[in-house]
Amino acid sequence: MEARIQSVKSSAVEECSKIESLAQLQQLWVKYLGKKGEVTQLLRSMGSIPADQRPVVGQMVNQLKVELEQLYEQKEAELEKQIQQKRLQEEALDITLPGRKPKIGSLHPLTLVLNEIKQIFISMGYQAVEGPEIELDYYNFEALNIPKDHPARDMQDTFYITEDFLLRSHTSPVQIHVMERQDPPVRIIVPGKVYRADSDLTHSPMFHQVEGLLVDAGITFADLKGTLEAFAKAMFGPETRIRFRPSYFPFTEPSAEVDVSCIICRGTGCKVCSNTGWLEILGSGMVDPRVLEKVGYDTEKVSGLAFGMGIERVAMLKYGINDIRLFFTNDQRFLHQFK
Ligand code: 2U9
Repeated sequence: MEARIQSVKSSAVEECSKIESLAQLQQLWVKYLGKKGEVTQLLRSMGSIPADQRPVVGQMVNQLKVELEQLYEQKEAELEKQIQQKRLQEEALDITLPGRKPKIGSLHPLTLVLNEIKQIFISMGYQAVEGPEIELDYYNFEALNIPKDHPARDMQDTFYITEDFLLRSHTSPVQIHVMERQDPPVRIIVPGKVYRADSDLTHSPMFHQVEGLLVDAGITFADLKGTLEAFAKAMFGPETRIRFRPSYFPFTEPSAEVDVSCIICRGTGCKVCSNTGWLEILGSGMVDPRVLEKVGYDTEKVSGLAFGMGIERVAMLKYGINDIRLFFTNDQRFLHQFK
């Protein structure tokens, strides 16, 4: 019996020393200490031992059981430590590595140009106002002196949603809304998205405009000239000159296109200004009295000036951009140049 106990012990110790995983250790437990394990069987066979030897042998088997349990626990602790260390090694972080710099974003070139335009007019006492991009035909056309059969409706191809609703083709409907709820004086600029069925290198079906409106007593064409000259000098530099060319818009009378001396060659002639020395930047005019009458203003007492410009056009000239789609395709290499 003693020999059997010794042999069980030494084979358990031997097998235990070769164990490499918790699963194998569990199997060893079953083999020696489990219900049908070697030690349990030794305890069961105690009956067949002469009574006088039983206390001594019994103690030896119990001793074996305690030793094997300790062996198990030691091995378990050792394996768990190994697993832990392996994990720590595998998941090690080098905290001395320099961090990755987050890329700082930049304002969109159209935002930069719009901010500049806004700032100039705000410093002249104008307020910036925004309004809806979906409009009634009335506010986009009728109220601006463009009735249903008017040829000016063909000047811009418009995106209609229903017969009455459309995507605004200019920001002018916002000025009508403001005048409907406010008496003169009105001094506002209206930036925003506008929509026209037009697409090539310099035209996008969605683009941005800033329009301006000043209505007060005694406003004349001289105010229009002075305002736009001050704007051009603030925007493009103090040596900038402007010139007015007669034009036509249904909502202004008289109307004029406004050219600015070329911001690239300063007027001597270059590729950008097609050797004319001038760039067409703005449309403008005195608000047609019919438009003021429609919102209930007394045209004996007040008159108005108005102007409009495309923000993409100004940004393209300012930054030398030759394809309008660059503004809307979100190419980071393009956008990161404007800081
Ligand atoms: C009201 C009365 C008058 C706004 C004006 C223009 C002239 C003009 C164009 C410039 C380039 C549009 O982006 S563009 O294609 N705009 O030429 N806009 S006067 O006149 C108004 C607006 C509202 C009530």
